[in-house]
Amino acid sequence: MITLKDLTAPQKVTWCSGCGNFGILSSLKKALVSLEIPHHEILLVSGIGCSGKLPHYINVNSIHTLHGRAIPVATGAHLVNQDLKVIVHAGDGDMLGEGLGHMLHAARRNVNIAVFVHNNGVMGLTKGQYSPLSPRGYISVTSPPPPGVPMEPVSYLAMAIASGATFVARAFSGKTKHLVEIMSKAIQHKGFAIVDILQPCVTWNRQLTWDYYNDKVYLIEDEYEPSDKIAAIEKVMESNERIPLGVFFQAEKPDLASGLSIPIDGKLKDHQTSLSRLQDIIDRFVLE
Ligand SMILES: Cc1ncc(C[n+]2csc(CCOP(=O)(O)OP(=O)(O)O)c2C)c(N)n1
Ligand code: SF4
Ligand SMILES: [Mg+2]
Repeated sequence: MITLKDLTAPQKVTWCSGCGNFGILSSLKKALVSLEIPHHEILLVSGIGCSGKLPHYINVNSIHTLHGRAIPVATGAHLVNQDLKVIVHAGDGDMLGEGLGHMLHAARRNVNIAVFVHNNGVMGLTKGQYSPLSPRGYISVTSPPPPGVPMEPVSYLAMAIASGATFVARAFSGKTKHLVEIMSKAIQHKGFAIVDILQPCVTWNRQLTWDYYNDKVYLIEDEYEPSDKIAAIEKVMESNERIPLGVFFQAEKPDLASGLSIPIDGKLKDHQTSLSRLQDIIDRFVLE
């Protein structure tokens, strides 16, 4: 079984000092160790952004793919080898700008992957443009005053619940014990799991700071029951005065792989590919 030492990667970490991504990285490592998943059964898939660099800093199999396209890559990897625990790391710009359509369809399909959204409310890597999660009025290079960002952020957890996601949660990179718990549950969940991880960007986002979150976050009450879709949507859309952390919604439902009619019994990757059959197929599409 893996240890924290096995997960240590040689690459120099280039995140800014004080960035919330550090708490996400250390929590992911702890979650993977505590779940005792064999090393070769873990696959991280990331998009482009400061968040997308996370797989460079942890020694596991990974694919650093295109901005907005981590979910299709993760879906393909999961379908060809269902022994893998496929985990996506993406920024709010990546997942909820160019990637939003993929996220909603993966939720609808209940693809058995865990998606961790690094929510810093800004496009960090590209130097501070506003993102789909920047608050109304947020001032940035692309949203100058007045009025700053002239619209509300995307209510993507509510959209994920409405679309069919079967595990929907929020955590904060400043509360790592809780974050490890939530990440572990998301990774273990069979179906589409998505976690909003509040992550201060100390370089560009001067509004959503460590103090801002420390002041507002609270753990969802013990008596909250995460099986009611409508109650879950109301909970995730609670006012910005207090920000709930925890599991909003959880359900059991057939995942994409178990509902497909093609025989992907286990591992499509082990099926023999006949090159001559492949050539026949290509030939059918070649125009004379
Ligand atoms: C297809 C494509 N579109 C746009 C970009 C430019 N780009 C790279 S990172 C990024 C924004 C990253 O913001 P976010 O996803 O929030 O990640 P963060 O850096 O904040 O972690 C953009 C727009 C790109 N590399 N590829
Ligand atoms: S720019 Fe922001 S998100 Fe990127 S590493 Fe620096 S603090 Fe973190
Ligand atoms: Mg971002």
